[in-house]
Amino acid sequence: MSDPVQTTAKRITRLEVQGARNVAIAAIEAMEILAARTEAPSKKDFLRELTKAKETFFASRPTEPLMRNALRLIVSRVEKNEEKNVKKLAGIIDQASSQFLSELKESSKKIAEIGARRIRHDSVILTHCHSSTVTGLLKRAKHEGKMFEVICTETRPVFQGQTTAKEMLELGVKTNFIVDSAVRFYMNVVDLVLVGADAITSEGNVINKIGTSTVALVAHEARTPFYVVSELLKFDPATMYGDYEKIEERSPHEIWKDAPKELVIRNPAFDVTRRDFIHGIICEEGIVSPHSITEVMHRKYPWVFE
Ligand code: RUB
Repeated sequence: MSDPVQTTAKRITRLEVQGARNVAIAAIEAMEILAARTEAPSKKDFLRELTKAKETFFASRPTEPLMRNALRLIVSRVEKNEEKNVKKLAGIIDQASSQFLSELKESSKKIAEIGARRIRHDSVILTHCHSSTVTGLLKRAKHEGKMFEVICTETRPVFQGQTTAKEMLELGVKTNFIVDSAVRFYMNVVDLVLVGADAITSEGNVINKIGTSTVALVAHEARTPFYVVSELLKFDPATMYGDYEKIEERSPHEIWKDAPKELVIRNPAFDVTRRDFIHGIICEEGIVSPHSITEVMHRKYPWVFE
């Protein structure tokens, strides 16, 4: 039987599972399988197994606070429980995971409902990379009968924009596909920019696919509204206490396979968009200013600060 944690972590690292939400879901589901199959003889051993799995997932992609918040919450349910019976504790993991997944689904639904109201008839929307939260919003708008057009950036180096473009075509939306460097060329015909998030810091800055901050600067210069579409649990509480969000740097081979040996290739997966360039964060609590993110988090998810 394959190890669910190792197999899933490898799939996440290789980008076979892509996007913060899908990464978190895959890790939670693997924890459920781990708990169901556990043969740990004691609570102490079970907790050791869970902690090791958690750390494997944290290392699989370092810029994923949604996954970290989820796994910390789920494992803490066992840590805090008086129960000693391992089978019963495994049941607690199962229950906490299902609850987290259903709340995540509910959040995405609310985000789509709220965000779809911002889509006007005949508008042109620019997206970068592939965010399931952004495409969920666009699907909802389309199902409500809104007519709009999408411009997808290809999103170098691994072309996640192709996934977005295919989803939009399947939806029956007129879809344009451009190279990342053509963003300024088209920005004047764009009504709205929608991007996802991997992480939100305590200062309201947003970390998303490399190139997002350039799109935001270009939108700002052209006075085009730039919105981040994200579940609040992508907030990273460690940034509140001084930590910087770690930016994953990926293999140079993603950029150039047979590059000259002495060439230094840098390949950061994400960049930081300053809050000043973000019109609003479309989240499950409504459209909120990035400046108020910490207050919103304290109100809605106080447990992340524990
Ligand atoms: C994906 C990316 C997405 C966010 C949000 O990067 O930057 O915009 O993860 O996605 P990668 P979602 O392809 O490197 O994972 O809204 O689905 O959580």
